[in-house]
Amino acid sequence: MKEIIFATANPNKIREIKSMLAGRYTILGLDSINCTEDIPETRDTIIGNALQKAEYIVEHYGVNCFSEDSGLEIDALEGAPGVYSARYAGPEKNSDANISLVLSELKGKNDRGAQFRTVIALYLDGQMHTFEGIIRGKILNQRRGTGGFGYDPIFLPDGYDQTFGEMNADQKNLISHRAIAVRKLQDFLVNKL
Ligand code: ITT
Repeated sequence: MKEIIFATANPNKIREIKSMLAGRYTILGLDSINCTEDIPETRDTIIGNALQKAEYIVEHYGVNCFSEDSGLEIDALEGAPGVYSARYAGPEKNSDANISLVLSELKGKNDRGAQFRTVIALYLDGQMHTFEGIIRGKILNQRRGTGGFGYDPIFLPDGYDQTFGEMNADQKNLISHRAIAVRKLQDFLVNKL
């Protein structure tokens, strides 16, 4: 099976994407190329950060790889936390604190519309490609469910009555922003085989 390095330090993302590509590709983590340093993520857009992470691996390790950047974009907060989703409430990347901050910023606001966005940047045989996935939904007034990660307990995807935090992993992985982007990546890779 063909091997591809997934440039992420987030074990939740590895688990989700590994299960989505299972049986077709062997997804290897950064440890397999002995990359232990923090990969810079300093651009101010989600696509910019995705490209930056993949470019870093290509420049320093010269291997085929893909990276992923994602975030929650809330309409009433003009797209915040967006590219800053992981560290919205501070550099500790604490999900519970991030959720509390979102809920307090949205207190009293009627517009609860939001979306998760994922951009995957794939470097394959000398060329860079990007794939995007977006899922629309609403931010609830309080947490529901303990599954998933990050903002999952307060995100209710449109057309469903369970938050991402209430869904089991298989359900979330079928419909999520990451799933949509991964399907595009998968279609592209399958056409290459
Ligand atoms: P990398 O090593 O891949 O950069 P990271 O956790 O720093 O991992 P990002 O910079 O892409 O990831 O930040 C994404 C943040 O957005 C993540 O920490 C969550 O807070 C939130 N997020 C992304 N996808 C999510 C999902 O499926 N469910 C809930 N929250 C999500």
